[in-house]
Amino acid sequence: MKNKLIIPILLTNLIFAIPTVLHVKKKLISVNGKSANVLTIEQNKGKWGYYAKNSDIFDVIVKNDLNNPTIIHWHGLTLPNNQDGTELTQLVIPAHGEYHYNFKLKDTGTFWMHSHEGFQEAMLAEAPLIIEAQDDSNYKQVIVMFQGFNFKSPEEILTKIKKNAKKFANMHMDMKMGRDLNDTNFDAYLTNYHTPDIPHYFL
Ligand SMILES: [Cu+2]
Repeated sequence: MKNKLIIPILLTNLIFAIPTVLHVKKKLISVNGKSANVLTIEQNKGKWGYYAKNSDIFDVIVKNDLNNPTIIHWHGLTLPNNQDGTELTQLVIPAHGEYHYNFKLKDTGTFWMHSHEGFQEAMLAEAPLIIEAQDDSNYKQVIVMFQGFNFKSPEEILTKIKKNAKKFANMHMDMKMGRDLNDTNFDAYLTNYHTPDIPHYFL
C-alpha cells in the first residue's frame, strides 16, 4: 500500500516545482528630484530579491533583460561551486539570455545578491537574499539596504579616482593627508532605492 502513495506525491512535486524568475533589469528612480537610471534584480511581479526558508530548494532562473551580459553572485551562501554566480566558476549570462540555478539551501541568514559583471553592482544591480529559519515566519521582517548613489557613471568615477591617485602619488601627500585613494563622495545615500526624505523601509 505504501508504494502506491509515493508515486502521486512525486508527480505533484514535479508539476508544482515552478522556479522563481529573477530579472536583471533597468530601473528608473528619483534622486533628490532628478530621475536616474539604475539597475535592479526583481521577480516577475516586481518583488525585489529572493526569500526562502532554510532547506528549501533554491530553484531560480536568472533572466538577463539587459543589452549587456550579466552574472549574479549569491553573496554568502554555501553552494555548489559551479552555481556561485561569478565569472570564475560559470559563463556570463548573455544579453537577454537566462541561467537556471538549482541547489539545496543550507544557510539561514540575511544575505544579498549582486551582479559580478563590470560596473553593474555600482549601478545598484543588487537585491536582498533572505533565508529564514523554519520558524521565522512568526516575526515581521523589515528589509533595509543602504546604497551609495552617484549621478556620474562608474566609468567617469573610476577615471577620476585614477587621476587623483596619480596626482597624490606625484605630490607624495597621500599618506600625510590620511586619505584613502579609493575614496569617492556619493551624491546621495539611498535606502531601498529611495532618498532618506522618502522612507520606504517596508517592502
Ligand atoms: Cu558578493
